[in-house]
Amino acid sequence: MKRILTGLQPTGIITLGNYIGAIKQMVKYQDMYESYLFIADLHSITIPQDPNELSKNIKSLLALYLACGIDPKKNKIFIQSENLYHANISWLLECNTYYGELSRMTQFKDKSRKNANFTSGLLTYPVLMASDILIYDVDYVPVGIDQKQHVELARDIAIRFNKKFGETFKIPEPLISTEGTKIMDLVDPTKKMSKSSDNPKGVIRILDEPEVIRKKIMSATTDSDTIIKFDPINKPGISNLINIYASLSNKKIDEVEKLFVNKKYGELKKEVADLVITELTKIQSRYYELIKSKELDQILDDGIKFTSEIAKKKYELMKNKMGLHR
Ligand code: ATP
Ligand code: LTN
Repeated sequence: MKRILTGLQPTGIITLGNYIGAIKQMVKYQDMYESYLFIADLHSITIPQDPNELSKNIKSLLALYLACGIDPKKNKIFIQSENLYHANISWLLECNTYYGELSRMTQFKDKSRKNANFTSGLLTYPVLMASDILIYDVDYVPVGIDQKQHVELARDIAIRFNKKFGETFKIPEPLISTEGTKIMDLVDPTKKMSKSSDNPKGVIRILDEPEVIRKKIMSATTDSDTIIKFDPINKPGISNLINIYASLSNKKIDEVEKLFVNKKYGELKKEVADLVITELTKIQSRYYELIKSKELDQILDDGIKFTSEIAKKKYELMKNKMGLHR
């Protein structure tokens, strides 16, 4: 069975976009691949985090993964910072990565432009990500298109290391899903729905109350036309609602268009709201059960035990190849 690995940063309550674009995909993949899923807490501190919020978000993200259908029997689930080898291996890889490569990363350029006082962790972020990936000799890395460049860098680092020190890493490939595509902001449907958005009206959070969800969807930006048609360029708001409906009902875009032919925008919004509320209230009731259960610690303990053994072997192998031994 091919192996996959992915991580999500615990930087706030996940959105409908994260659910459709990332978590739902992992739920599907868990039956097709040997799956590794982790909480990328070390990545989240490349941007300043409030310590109390961060520790709450870590636990909450795990409970949300499970509430969304991630099966702990089918996934190795762990917290990145608990596996001490990730940061150690990252250092060995950093010493085989060029400053030029890192400074050319699009995400680094964007984020460092936003805050001139950025840390060196923001620059070396992709090397830690390479470490996460290369430790487990994975075949595929499911990510959004924004992370593809980082997976490509992980490949370059692995190829270089193998050439210099001998066969050590499997060369991974990004796995970019075309389904579920990008869910857009409800207020500004030309930009993606994002955890860190500053307008809460445009973003549906997985734990939003049903009335809040309904209100946000009913007041979503549309257009002055009356036709329900998928056309992201000219009708981004309506297309986004169609996309959400299609993703949650497992229907194709043209099937959804047919369903709403001759119907009013208000009816589409109402049906989308019903669908989102049904899906999210199921997740929420599981979440509130899970967050107080002891099961979470057991899952993390099992995950860290399993993954630490693999990571330790890779670390020893790398150290030996690099001459870091007595
Ligand atoms: P931030 O605002 O902190 O950058 P984010 O909400 O954009 O967070 P990430 O943590 O960068 O999300 O991404 C986690 C995963 O969710 C990635 O695989 C990403 O591609 C996916 N994802 C994020 N937003 C969306 C969206 N609007 N539609 C579909 N997939 C998304
Ligand atoms: N950078 C990713 C999270 C992440 C990741 C990884 C994803 C960290 N390490 C390894 C895949 C594989 C993000 O921000 N979405």
